[in-house]
Amino acid sequence: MSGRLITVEGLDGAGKTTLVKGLASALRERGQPVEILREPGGVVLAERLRTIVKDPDLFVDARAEALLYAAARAQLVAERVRPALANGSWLLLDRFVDSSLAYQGSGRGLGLEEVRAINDFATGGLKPDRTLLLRIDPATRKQRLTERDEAPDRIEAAGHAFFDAIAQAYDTLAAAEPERFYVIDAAQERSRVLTAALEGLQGLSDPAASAD
Ligand code: Z5A
Repeated sequence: MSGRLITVEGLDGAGKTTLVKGLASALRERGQPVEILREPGGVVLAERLRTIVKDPDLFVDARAEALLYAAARAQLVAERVRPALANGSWLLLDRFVDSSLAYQGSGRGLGLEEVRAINDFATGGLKPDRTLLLRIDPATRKQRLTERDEAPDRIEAAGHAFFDAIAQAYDTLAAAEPERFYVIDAAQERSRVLTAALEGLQGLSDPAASAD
């Protein structure tokens, strides 16, 4: 594969979607072919699964939830991610396997290795070249979500302990793979977050920086 897979991770409200859009513009200005996708979603099957996993009226068992995210991911990888990478694009992906490790593995208590195993099967072991982790403090996150003023979906309706566990899991994942993760303070203003993210992508143009 000649493209690059760049994933953006963090709690809801951290600014992932905002950053992905800003990054895409900045990279395109530099002449880099870029595609944007989000999880769960990006292809018809995964968008339908997105509706199911977010539905606040549904009871979804934790194992079923992990498998639904993995199924959506398997379809996205087969239909869009691998073709984009084969095409030489830089793919900016709003969430990927680390979300399942943090939310289902840690937040739901299923275990990191158990969730990693089903995701290795789903993706064929595909790994991001770089992961930008937007780290946000609870107060700033709360303020942003309040300003957004939207009803919480099924996942967002979980309590503080769930999100504390997820934040901690992200820190653990980042510490375990410092060469892949680039951690950014998401409480900074948008332009500073973007600058930090571009710094975090330095070296990716060099083919030696990533195994093809
Ligand atoms: N989930 C899971 O459990 N397991 C998985 O494997 C996967 C996902 C893939 C997907 O929800 C849910 O699925 C998610 C995790 C779970 N649930 N939760 N919680 P989603 O796709 O609907 O949403 P999200 O991924 O959680 O992100 P989000 O809520 O859209 O937030 P965001 O993309 O990180 O933030 P944003 O929309 O860019 O910004 C939020 C607000 O802050 C907005 O008003 C911005 O204008 C503002 N903002 C952004 N950046 C800044 C800065 N720097 N300063 C000030 N204000 C800012």
